[in-house]
Amino acid sequence: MITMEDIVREGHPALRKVTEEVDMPPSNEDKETLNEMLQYLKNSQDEQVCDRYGLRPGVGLAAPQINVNKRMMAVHFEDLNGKIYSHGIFNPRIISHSVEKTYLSTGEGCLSVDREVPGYVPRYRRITVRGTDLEGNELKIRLKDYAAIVFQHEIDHLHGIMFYDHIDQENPFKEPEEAKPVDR
Ligand code: K2U
Ligand code: NI
Repeated sequence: MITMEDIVREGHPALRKVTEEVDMPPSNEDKETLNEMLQYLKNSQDEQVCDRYGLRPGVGLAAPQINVNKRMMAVHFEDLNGKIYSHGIFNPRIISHSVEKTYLSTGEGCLSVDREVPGYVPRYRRITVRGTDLEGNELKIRLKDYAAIVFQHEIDHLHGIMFYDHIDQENPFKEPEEAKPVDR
């Protein structure tokens, strides 16, 4: 079971590496690891389990955050329209995106960052992601607004990018150009 002790924090080199693609079809070991990442998210959203193990709630988790240099991520959340996203994805990649941007009006956080980093994080408002799911099936998923933000946050981790890399240092709360905010 993954707990907070398994999650590396900023400054750890794993968070700044570009991950290796996962060989397909996925090995049992890789499927097991990705399943544990998805289970962490479910546990972290279960109040009893979360409290019992001192977990930080999360809606996404990328393999570098548990010091695994593999291109795989898990998401588990409900978007603002009540649509549930619960996936383990190997080798996700954004194959197309909108010009229009979005950002979380509350700013972003990260399970690997034990501090508040205020500011808007500009993201694409709509993206299409391709990858392979836990059953080994090709997946192609179109996302927008909050769901697009979560997926971009995780895919960034697979390329050694942290959310605050996107924040305007001179003016952290500058409204990103052509952007519509998401209020979570
Ligand atoms: O990658 C991670 O560190 C997990 C983040 C993902 C995330 C942060 C901000 C915006 C989108 C995705 C954690 O989920 S941060 C904690 C959290 C929990 C519930 C809702 C939003 C953020
Ligand atoms: Ni993060």
